[in-house]
Amino acid sequence: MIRRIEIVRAHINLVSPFRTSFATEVDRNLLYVRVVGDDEEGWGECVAMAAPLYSSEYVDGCEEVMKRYLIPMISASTTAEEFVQNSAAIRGNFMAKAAIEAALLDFQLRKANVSLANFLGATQTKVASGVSVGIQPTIDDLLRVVAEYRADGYVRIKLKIEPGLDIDRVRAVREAFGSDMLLQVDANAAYAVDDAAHLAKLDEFNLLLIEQPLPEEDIVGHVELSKRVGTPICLDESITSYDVARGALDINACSIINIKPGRVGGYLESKRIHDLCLSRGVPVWCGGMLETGIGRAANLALAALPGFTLPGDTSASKRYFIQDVTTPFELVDGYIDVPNTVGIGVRPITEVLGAMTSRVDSYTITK
Ligand code: SMG
Ligand code: MG
Repeated sequence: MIRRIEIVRAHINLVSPFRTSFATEVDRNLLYVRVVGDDEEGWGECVAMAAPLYSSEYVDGCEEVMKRYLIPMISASTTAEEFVQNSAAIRGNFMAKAAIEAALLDFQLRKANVSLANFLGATQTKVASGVSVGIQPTIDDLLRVVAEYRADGYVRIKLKIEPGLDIDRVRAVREAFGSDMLLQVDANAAYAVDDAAHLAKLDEFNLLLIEQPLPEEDIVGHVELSKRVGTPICLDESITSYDVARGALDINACSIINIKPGRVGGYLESKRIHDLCLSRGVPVWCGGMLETGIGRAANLALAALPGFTLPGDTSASKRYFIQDVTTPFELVDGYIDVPNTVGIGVRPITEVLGAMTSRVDSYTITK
């Protein structure tokens, strides 16, 4: 029986600023959902950033929609599956929904003594990990940072790009590290269809993919771009649900999909998108939202499914945090172990989370 839901607000600094085409993140404004029962609890992490720049959601807005609309839908016996069904009436707000779904899943799987990985259908016990490299001040900085991540063992490098900090950056990395290194770029929607000829200049660098070159809503623009650029197009921001994924694939807007559970409303929807892509032979990989150990653990479980054939942004805890809220995830020979105990397999370390916490609001479940 679920007795109460807690919203835990906390703060953590990043080890270094992370610059994308839309913002520079220096810290994470965290929101965890904790489902509390009589003798079990479940945890979920909300991936929304502090400001609505990556997508329309932002963390304070997520808290608002949780307390006004989503938490009141939960009764003592609500399952993750029921929550997903009931909350479909609320439009959008995928990151808010996903955090609650994750906490409910962790709660019910712990009670059932099943790991999230097994529940989702994982076929791997460890996953190959890539790292996302923010836009650096200079090419020299970029080469130094990439060299450090290579030394850590990351099997794939993703470069954040934006207009003007793109072709030369990729060329420099290719020249320094060779043509065999798995390399891809992420524009976070910074280009327009008219940039097709410019983006086609990336074709000579044998990239795995170009991630989200155009705005989220411009799925049709990606169809045109896919015809004019040889490098495979991968969608991130645009893919907010199974239906959008199916439509985008049907019209050839992309040939690869980045699955982020927070962006699509949860792990159950993520599995549906994975299954669709697997059935169509479309490669998928697990995206990241600078999650702490709670979200990272659940993402690793998802990334262990058979369709995740490309390395994800599932890097080690120390890529972002000096001290993670859970036991840190570590990279060993380019791989990270998938948690295999019960639920998401980790819990916050009480003292660590306590020191980071600014507020805990508790909502009693009376139904
Ligand atoms: O968790 O390693 C991670 C972050 C990976 O680049 C990353 N995420 O568009 O894919 C993306 C970005 C979104 C977050 S940027 C603040
Ligand atoms: Mg992206």
